[in-house]
Amino acid sequence: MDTLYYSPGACSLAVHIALEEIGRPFDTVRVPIPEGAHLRPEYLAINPRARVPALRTEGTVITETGAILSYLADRERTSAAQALAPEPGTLARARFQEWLAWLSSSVHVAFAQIWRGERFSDDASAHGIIAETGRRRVRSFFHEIDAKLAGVANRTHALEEGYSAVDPYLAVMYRWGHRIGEPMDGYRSLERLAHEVAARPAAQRALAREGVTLTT
Ligand SMILES: N[C@@H](CCC(=O)N[C@@H](CS)C(=O)NCC(=O)O)C(=O)O
Repeated sequence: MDTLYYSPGACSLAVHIALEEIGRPFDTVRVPIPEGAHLRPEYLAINPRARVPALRTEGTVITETGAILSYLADRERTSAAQALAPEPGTLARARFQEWLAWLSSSVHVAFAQIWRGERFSDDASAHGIIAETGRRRVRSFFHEIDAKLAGVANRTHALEEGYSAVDPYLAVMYRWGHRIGEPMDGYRSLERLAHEVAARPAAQRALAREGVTLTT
């Protein structure tokens, strides 16, 4: 059985929602980052990079949100899994991968600038400016996301084709926007998407298990 290692409200929530969408039984292990659980030897044995999510599956461990989401969507092409990502080899699938890569390599990293200044400079006096730049980048990314969503015909999904695993990933970023005090009602399309994701039964189960909401 798959085991998801997650920290409440972290990017692992996107994977948690995807696992719930698929509906095949899985275990979860809570690794609360605020308590330093990701730095303990038992978790470093799972992911030496000390990050969540990690998915233990088929006797091995996969890390990186985008890789795990793609794996879950492709492993068995059941209708529930298929709904998470367009068919491999299609242009829609390239668009899906584009979103995942951009969210993890750019949007997530801008939040890390705010929360993890030490990752960007050993000089503590630089952390304030790193965080400020992170905030500016987050705002600019949210504007970009909102404009992208407004350009999608259905307007509540990242992809023209409809719901995909990109949507819960975006909902996580929306939640983080609240956490940094950004007025998220200024990003109407993203807000609508996040609320639609949160209303899905799979997301409700994952949010309840993690003990978080879209805004807390
Ligand atoms: N590139 C990785 C980043 C994973 C990551 O940074 N996860 C955060 C939680 S959202 C984490 O584990 N942080 C631990 C820390 O900052 O020390 C991915 O996309 O999965």
